[in-house]
Amino acid sequence: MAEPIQQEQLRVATGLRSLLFLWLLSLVGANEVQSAQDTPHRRFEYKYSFKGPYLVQSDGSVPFWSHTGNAIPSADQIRITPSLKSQKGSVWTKAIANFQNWELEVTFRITGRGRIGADGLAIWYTAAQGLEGDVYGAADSWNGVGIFFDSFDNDGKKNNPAILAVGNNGKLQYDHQNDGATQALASCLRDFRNKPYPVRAKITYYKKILTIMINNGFTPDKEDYEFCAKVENMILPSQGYFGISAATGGLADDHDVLSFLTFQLTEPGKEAPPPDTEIPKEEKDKYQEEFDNFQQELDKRKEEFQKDHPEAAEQPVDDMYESVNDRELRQIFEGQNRIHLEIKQLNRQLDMILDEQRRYVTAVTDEIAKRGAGDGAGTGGPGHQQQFAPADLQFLLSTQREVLQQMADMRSSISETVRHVSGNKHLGTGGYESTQHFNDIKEHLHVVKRDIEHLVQKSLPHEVQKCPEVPPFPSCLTTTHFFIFVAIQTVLFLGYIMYRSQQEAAAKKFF
Ligand SMILES: [Ca+2]
Ligand SMILES: [Ca+2]
Repeated sequence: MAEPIQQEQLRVATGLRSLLFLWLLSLVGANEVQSAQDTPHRRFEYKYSFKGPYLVQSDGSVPFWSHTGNAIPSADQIRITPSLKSQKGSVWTKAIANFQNWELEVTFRITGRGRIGADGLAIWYTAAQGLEGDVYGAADSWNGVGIFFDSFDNDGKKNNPAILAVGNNGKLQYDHQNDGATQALASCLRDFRNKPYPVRAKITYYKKILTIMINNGFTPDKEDYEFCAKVENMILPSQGYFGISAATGGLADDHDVLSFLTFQLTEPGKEAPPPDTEIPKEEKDKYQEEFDNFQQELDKRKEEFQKDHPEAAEQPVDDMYESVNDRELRQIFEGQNRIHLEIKQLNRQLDMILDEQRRYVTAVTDEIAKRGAGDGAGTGGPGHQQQFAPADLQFLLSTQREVLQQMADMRSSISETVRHVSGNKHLGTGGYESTQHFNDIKEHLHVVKRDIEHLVQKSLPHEVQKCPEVPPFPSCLTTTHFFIFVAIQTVLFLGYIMYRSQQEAAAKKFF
């Protein structure tokens, strides 16, 4: 019974707590509640976005985007300009967007070898595609807004690199020489060149407010945005193209865009945008064809690989890798094999040396025998020197040389073996253990030796403290004296016995 009551109490408590929370929220202020509910609905718009890793199609184009100038699309990025002098490039959406509110997330890298780079990068929302022009590679007199990442300090006021938002109604000419100082609606100073991680810009146009947030690329954290600039009451064309462009001048940076993601924002309470209409038939066919080609290419490559590597298909993956134990065993085995071979070779060389020695000894003995025979024949001292034929001497010398050579070979072979063994020490611990063992024995022997020495030293003074000498036997004690002494003792003993028996008899009388 207790449990349901407790649960009931818990439910009531939770309900009260949530009521209290709502009441507190209402106290905090209606405005804040409103802003918490104000989070717009956000929908990714794939037709106005690009992103790696399969950014480019086989014909070099980017789906839904057109690129011009020096822009080079590749699999994982679009290089708007390479770091060469006076380059211009831009990328524009093919379709026109009619979003009332939107948000862009653009990831890019601006890199150059110099401390200063040029000219910069621009993100656009304009009524028309600005494919060619002088404003960061795009058309001047635009109708819409450009967010400029201006690397180069044209006016020399030491206020670059800077990020600025510049609006235009299609009539203004951009003031490049003054870095658009009088035309910028908002700006902030940020260094966006040569950063360890890509720089990210989040540009939001919501309820006529344009906000620029920057992730400066110092950390890998993608959400590490900081506020840069804000333009209120910004009126933009109701329909427009998104684009990104860049230019270089005398100085040149690589301007690489890794991704351009567009989201449509819908105010809460308003109807969410209808799902995209079908993409045009020709585009659909084109993508289908692209996909089929890719699939066919993949199958072809697979077949080729299997043809070239028939063993790869049969061999299970597990067998292709050896475990740590297997590798260790294999290494030990190989090491032992090498040692075994070395020992075999040494054996062979020793046999050869022995052979040589035998031949040498035989030759010398023969010579001695000859000399002995010569002496016996009485040919005299000078005579037997002539008995060494030059051929014999030559033979002896060559034999000596051979022996020396063999010894040298053997020496190198032994050192080689020693090297191998020490090299394999870490594999097989046998050698190390036996060395350790010998060392232990050595130590034990030392201890035993020390103990014995100690004992010997201790026993030396003991010998000095000899037992007292037995006094010399008195010379006066003769055999006669001895017998008299024994007789007196016997008499005394008998007397004592008699006295005792009398005493006992006397004692018995009293009972
Ligand atoms: Ca500039
Ligand atoms: Ca400047």
